[in-house]
Amino acid sequence: MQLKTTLSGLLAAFAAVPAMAQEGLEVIGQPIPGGIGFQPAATELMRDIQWLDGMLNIIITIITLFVTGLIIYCIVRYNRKANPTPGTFTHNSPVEVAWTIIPIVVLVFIGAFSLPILFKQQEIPKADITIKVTGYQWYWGYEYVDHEFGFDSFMLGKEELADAGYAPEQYLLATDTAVVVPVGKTIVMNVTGADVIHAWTIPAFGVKQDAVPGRIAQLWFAAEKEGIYFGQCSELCGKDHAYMPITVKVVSEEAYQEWLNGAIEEYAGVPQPFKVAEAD
Ligand SMILES: [Cu+2]
Repeated sequence: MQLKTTLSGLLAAFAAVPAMAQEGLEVIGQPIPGGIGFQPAATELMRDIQWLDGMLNIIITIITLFVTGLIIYCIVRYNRKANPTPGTFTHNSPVEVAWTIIPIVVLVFIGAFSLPILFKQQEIPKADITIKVTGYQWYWGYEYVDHEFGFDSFMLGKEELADAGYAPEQYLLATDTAVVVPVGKTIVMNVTGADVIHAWTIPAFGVKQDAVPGRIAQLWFAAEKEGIYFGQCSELCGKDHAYMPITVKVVSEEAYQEWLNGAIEEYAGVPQPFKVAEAD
Protein backbone atom coordinates (compact mmCIF):
# COMPACT_ATOMS: atom_id res chain seq x y z
CA MET A 1 0.00 0.00 0.00
CA GLN A 2 2.78 2.37 1.05
CA LEU A 3 4.72 1.58 -2.11
CA LYS A 4 1.64 2.04 -4.23
CA THR A 5 0.99 5.46 -2.68
CA THR A 6 4.59 6.53 -3.23
CA LEU A 7 4.51 5.31 -6.81
CA SER A 8 1.27 7.10 -7.64
CA GLY A 9 2.66 10.19 -5.92
CA LEU A 10 5.75 10.01 -8.10
CA LEU A 11 3.65 9.49 -11.19
CA ALA A 12 1.49 12.45 -10.24
CA ALA A 13 4.56 14.58 -9.70
CA PHE A 14 5.83 13.77 -13.19
CA ALA A 15 2.47 14.24 -14.81
CA ALA A 16 1.93 17.53 -13.06
CA VAL A 17 5.12 19.24 -14.30
CA PRO A 18 5.30 22.20 -14.38
CA ALA A 19 2.38 22.33 -11.96
CA MET A 20 4.50 20.56 -9.33
CA ALA A 21 2.69 22.54 -6.69
CA GLN A 22 0.13 19.77 -6.30
CA GLU A 23 2.34 17.64 -4.06
CA GLY A 24 0.97 17.52 -0.56
CA LEU A 25 -1.88 19.87 -1.34
CA GLU A 26 -5.18 19.04 0.27
CA VAL A 27 -8.32 19.29 -1.84
CA ILE A 28 -10.48 21.77 0.05
CA GLY A 29 -12.87 23.40 -2.39
CA GLN A 30 -15.00 20.73 -3.99
CA PRO A 31 -18.62 19.60 -3.92
CA ILE A 32 -19.36 16.59 -1.72
CA PRO A 33 -22.06 13.97 -2.40
CA GLY A 34 -25.29 14.90 -0.67
CA GLY A 35 -23.85 18.20 0.54
CA ILE A 36 -26.35 21.01 1.04
CA GLY A 37 -24.19 23.63 2.73
CA PHE A 38 -21.47 25.87 1.36
CA GLN A 39 -17.97 24.70 0.60
CA PRO A 40 -15.53 25.71 3.35
CA ALA A 41 -14.65 29.39 3.18
CA ALA A 42 -11.10 30.07 2.01
CA THR A 43 -11.28 33.85 1.77
CA GLU A 44 -12.58 36.76 3.82
CA LEU A 45 -15.18 37.34 1.09
CA MET A 46 -16.60 33.83 1.48
CA ARG A 47 -16.61 34.04 5.28
CA ASP A 48 -18.66 37.24 4.94
CA ILE A 49 -21.10 35.55 2.56
CA GLN A 50 -21.53 32.56 4.87
CA TRP A 51 -22.08 34.83 7.86
CA LEU A 52 -24.67 36.83 5.90
CA ASP A 53 -26.38 33.61 4.83
CA GLY A 54 -26.58 32.43 8.46
CA MET A 55 -27.97 35.77 9.62
CA LEU A 56 -30.58 35.86 6.82
CA ASN A 57 -31.61 32.30 7.62
CA ILE A 58 -32.40 33.36 11.19
CA ILE A 59 -34.52 36.30 9.98
CA ILE A 60 -36.27 34.15 7.37
CA THR A 61 -37.00 31.45 9.96
CA ILE A 62 -38.49 33.94 12.43
CA ILE A 63 -40.70 35.53 9.74
CA THR A 64 -41.81 32.15 8.36
CA LEU A 65 -42.72 30.86 11.83
CA PHE A 66 -44.56 34.11 12.65
CA VAL A 67 -46.60 34.06 9.40
CA THR A 68 -47.34 30.34 9.70
CA GLY A 69 -48.48 30.89 13.29
CA LEU A 70 -50.76 33.77 12.21
CA ILE A 71 -52.31 31.65 9.45
CA ILE A 72 -52.95 28.74 11.83
CA TYR A 73 -54.40 31.14 14.44
CA CYS A 74 -56.77 32.65 11.84
CA ILE A 75 -57.86 29.24 10.59
CA VAL A 76 -58.66 28.04 14.10
CA ARG A 77 -60.07 31.25 15.57
CA TYR A 78 -61.96 32.69 12.62
CA ASN A 79 -63.38 29.72 10.73
CA ARG A 80 -67.14 29.75 10.12
CA LYS A 81 -67.91 27.46 13.04
CA ALA A 82 -65.80 29.32 15.64
CA ASN A 83 -66.75 32.77 14.41
CA PRO A 84 -70.25 32.66 12.82
CA THR A 85 -70.65 36.46 12.58
CA PRO A 86 -67.48 37.93 11.05
CA GLY A 87 -66.43 41.54 11.61
CA THR A 88 -67.34 44.01 8.86
CA PHE A 89 -64.52 46.54 9.28
CA THR A 90 -62.04 46.95 6.39
CA HIS A 91 -59.25 49.05 7.93
CA ASN A 92 -57.09 48.99 11.00
CA SER A 93 -54.62 51.85 10.99
CA PRO A 94 -52.24 50.69 13.76
CA VAL A 95 -51.89 47.24 12.15
CA GLU A 96 -51.33 48.75 8.69
CA VAL A 97 -48.67 51.13 10.00
CA ALA A 98 -46.97 48.22 11.76
CA TRP A 99 -46.92 45.95 8.71
CA THR A 100 -45.41 48.77 6.68
CA ILE A 101 -42.81 49.98 9.18
CA ILE A 102 -41.59 46.59 10.43
CA PRO A 103 -40.68 45.22 6.94
CA ILE A 104 -38.87 48.50 6.16
CA VAL A 105 -36.84 48.15 9.35
CA VAL A 106 -36.06 44.51 8.51
CA LEU A 107 -34.95 45.41 4.97
CA VAL A 108 -32.80 48.33 6.15
CA PHE A 109 -31.22 46.04 8.74
CA ILE A 110 -30.42 43.41 6.09
CA GLY A 111 -29.12 46.08 3.67
CA ALA A 112 -26.85 47.54 6.34
CA PHE A 113 -25.02 44.21 6.46
CA SER A 114 -25.31 42.97 2.88
CA LEU A 115 -24.27 46.16 1.02
CA PRO A 116 -20.84 46.46 2.70
CA ILE A 117 -20.20 42.80 1.83
CA LEU A 118 -21.22 43.43 -1.79
CA PHE A 119 -19.01 46.53 -1.99
CA LYS A 120 -16.05 44.60 -0.55
CA GLN A 121 -16.37 42.13 -3.44
CA GLN A 122 -16.77 44.83 -6.06
CA GLU A 123 -14.12 47.32 -4.93
CA ILE A 124 -11.01 45.82 -6.47
CA PRO A 125 -7.92 46.30 -4.27
CA LYS A 126 -4.38 46.76 -5.54
CA ALA A 127 -3.23 43.45 -6.96
CA ASP A 128 -0.16 41.50 -5.89
CA ILE A 129 -0.72 39.27 -8.92
CA THR A 130 -2.92 39.97 -11.93
CA ILE A 131 -4.24 37.12 -14.01
CA LYS A 132 -6.35 37.46 -17.14
CA VAL A 133 -8.82 34.64 -17.63
CA THR A 134 -10.58 34.08 -20.93
CA GLY A 135 -13.49 31.72 -21.42
CA TYR A 136 -13.48 29.73 -24.65
CA GLN A 137 -15.89 27.12 -25.96
CA TRP A 138 -15.03 24.98 -23.96
CA TYR A 139 -11.97 25.60 -21.82
CA TRP A 140 -10.28 28.43 -19.93
CA GLY A 141 -7.17 30.35 -20.91
CA TYR A 142 -5.01 32.09 -18.30
CA GLU A 143 -2.44 34.83 -18.77
CA TYR A 144 -0.10 35.88 -15.98
CA VAL A 145 0.14 39.42 -17.24
CA ASP A 146 2.92 40.46 -14.84
CA HIS A 147 5.17 37.83 -16.38
CA GLU A 148 3.86 37.75 -19.93
CA PHE A 149 3.04 34.10 -20.18
CA GLY A 150 -0.13 32.14 -20.42
CA PHE A 151 -1.57 28.68 -20.86
CA ASP A 152 -4.85 26.94 -21.46
CA SER A 153 -6.62 24.67 -19.04
CA PHE A 154 -8.60 21.67 -20.21
CA MET A 155 -10.68 19.21 -18.23
CA LEU A 156 -9.00 15.90 -17.48
CA GLY A 157 -10.66 12.79 -18.87
CA LYS A 158 -11.64 9.97 -16.51
CA GLU A 159 -8.58 7.96 -17.47
CA GLU A 160 -6.22 10.93 -17.00
CA LEU A 161 -7.21 11.74 -13.40
CA ALA A 162 -5.03 9.21 -11.57
CA ASP A 163 -1.90 10.15 -13.51
CA ALA A 164 -2.42 13.78 -12.62
CA GLY A 165 -2.85 12.91 -8.93
CA TYR A 166 -6.61 13.37 -8.70
CA ALA A 167 -9.29 11.04 -7.32
CA PRO A 168 -12.05 9.60 -9.55
CA GLU A 169 -14.69 11.82 -7.90
CA GLN A 170 -12.78 14.85 -9.15
CA TYR A 171 -13.94 14.06 -12.69
CA LEU A 172 -15.63 17.15 -14.16
CA LEU A 173 -13.61 19.30 -11.72
CA ALA A 174 -9.90 18.67 -12.31
CA THR A 175 -7.99 20.25 -15.19
CA ASP A 176 -4.67 19.48 -16.86
CA THR A 177 -3.13 22.82 -15.86
CA ALA A 178 -4.18 24.89 -12.87
CA VAL A 179 -4.17 28.48 -11.81
CA VAL A 180 -1.39 28.57 -9.21
CA VAL A 181 -1.36 31.41 -6.69
CA PRO A 182 0.53 32.06 -3.44
CA VAL A 183 -1.38 31.92 -0.17
CA GLY A 184 -2.42 35.25 1.37
CA LYS A 185 -1.65 37.37 -1.71
CA THR A 186 -4.25 39.58 -3.35
CA ILE A 187 -5.10 38.15 -6.74
CA VAL A 188 -7.03 40.22 -9.27
CA MET A 189 -8.59 38.29 -12.14
CA ASN A 190 -9.48 40.14 -15.33
CA VAL A 191 -12.32 38.08 -16.73
CA THR A 192 -13.44 38.02 -20.34
CA GLY A 193 -14.89 35.69 -22.96
CA ALA A 194 -13.63 34.91 -26.44
CA ASP A 195 -16.79 33.61 -28.10
CA VAL A 196 -19.90 33.46 -25.91
CA ILE A 197 -20.60 34.35 -22.29
CA HIS A 198 -19.00 32.03 -19.73
CA ALA A 199 -18.62 32.58 -15.99
CA TRP A 200 -15.57 32.01 -13.81
CA THR A 201 -16.09 30.96 -10.23
CA ILE A 202 -14.48 29.32 -7.23
CA PRO A 203 -17.24 28.73 -4.67
CA ALA A 204 -14.85 28.44 -1.71
CA PHE A 205 -13.45 31.90 -2.55
CA GLY A 206 -16.90 33.49 -2.81
CA VAL A 207 -16.23 34.82 -6.32
CA LYS A 208 -18.20 34.49 -9.53
CA GLN A 209 -17.95 36.67 -12.59
CA ASP A 210 -19.49 36.50 -16.05
CA ALA A 211 -16.91 36.37 -18.84
CA VAL A 212 -18.43 38.57 -21.52
CA PRO A 213 -16.84 38.85 -25.00
CA GLY A 214 -15.55 42.36 -25.64
CA ARG A 215 -15.57 43.32 -21.98
CA ILE A 216 -13.17 42.95 -19.09
CA ALA A 217 -14.70 42.46 -15.67
CA GLN A 218 -12.70 42.05 -12.50
CA LEU A 219 -12.86 39.99 -9.37
CA TRP A 220 -10.42 39.61 -6.52
CA PHE A 221 -9.57 37.18 -3.77
CA ALA A 222 -6.87 36.44 -1.22
CA ALA A 223 -6.91 32.75 -0.35
CA GLU A 224 -6.09 32.03 3.29
CA LYS A 225 -5.31 28.33 3.14
CA GLU A 226 -3.06 26.27 0.92
CA GLY A 227 -4.95 23.66 -1.04
CA ILE A 228 -6.76 22.79 -4.22
CA TYR A 229 -10.02 24.52 -5.07
CA PHE A 230 -12.40 23.65 -7.87
CA GLY A 231 -15.01 25.61 -9.77
CA GLN A 232 -17.06 25.11 -12.92
CA CYS A 233 -18.15 27.38 -15.72
CA SER A 234 -21.34 28.95 -14.42
CA GLU A 235 -22.97 30.43 -17.50
CA LEU A 236 -24.59 28.07 -19.98
CA CYS A 237 -22.23 28.41 -22.94
CA GLY A 238 -22.96 25.56 -25.33
CA LYS A 239 -22.83 21.82 -25.61
CA ASP A 240 -19.65 21.29 -23.55
CA HIS A 241 -20.51 23.81 -20.84
CA ALA A 242 -20.30 21.03 -18.26
CA TYR A 243 -16.77 20.14 -19.35
CA MET A 244 -14.81 23.32 -18.69
CA PRO A 245 -14.01 23.22 -14.97
CA ILE A 246 -11.60 25.44 -13.06
CA THR A 247 -8.74 24.34 -10.81
CA VAL A 248 -6.93 26.75 -8.52
CA LYS A 249 -3.94 25.66 -6.46
CA VAL A 250 -3.08 27.85 -3.50
CA VAL A 251 0.54 27.21 -2.53
CA SER A 252 3.28 28.63 -0.32
CA GLU A 253 5.27 31.62 -1.57
CA GLU A 254 8.31 29.37 -2.23
CA ALA A 255 6.29 26.79 -4.13
CA TYR A 256 4.73 29.60 -6.16
CA GLN A 257 8.13 31.04 -7.10
CA GLU A 258 9.32 27.58 -8.08
CA TRP A 259 6.20 27.00 -10.19
CA LEU A 260 6.49 30.49 -11.68
CA ASN A 261 10.05 29.91 -12.84
CA GLY A 262 9.07 26.62 -14.46
CA ALA A 263 5.96 28.11 -16.02
CA ILE A 264 7.82 31.11 -17.45
CA GLU A 265 10.34 28.72 -18.98
CA GLU A 266 7.61 26.51 -20.40
CA TYR A 267 5.04 29.04 -21.55
CA ALA A 268 6.67 32.45 -22.07
CA GLY A 269 6.79 33.75 -25.58
CA VAL A 270 3.82 31.74 -26.74
CA PRO A 271 1.88 34.05 -29.06
CA GLN A 272 -1.68 34.93 -28.06
CA PRO A 273 -4.21 33.49 -28.31
CA PHE A 274 -2.50 30.26 -27.45
CA LYS A 275 -4.87 27.80 -28.94
CA VAL A 276 -7.84 28.04 -31.21
CA ALA A 277 -10.70 25.78 -30.26
CA GLU A 278 -10.85 22.87 -32.66
CA ALA A 279 -13.88 22.97 -34.88
CA ASP A 280 -16.24 20.07 -34.47
CU1 LIG B 1 -20.15 27.44 -19.68
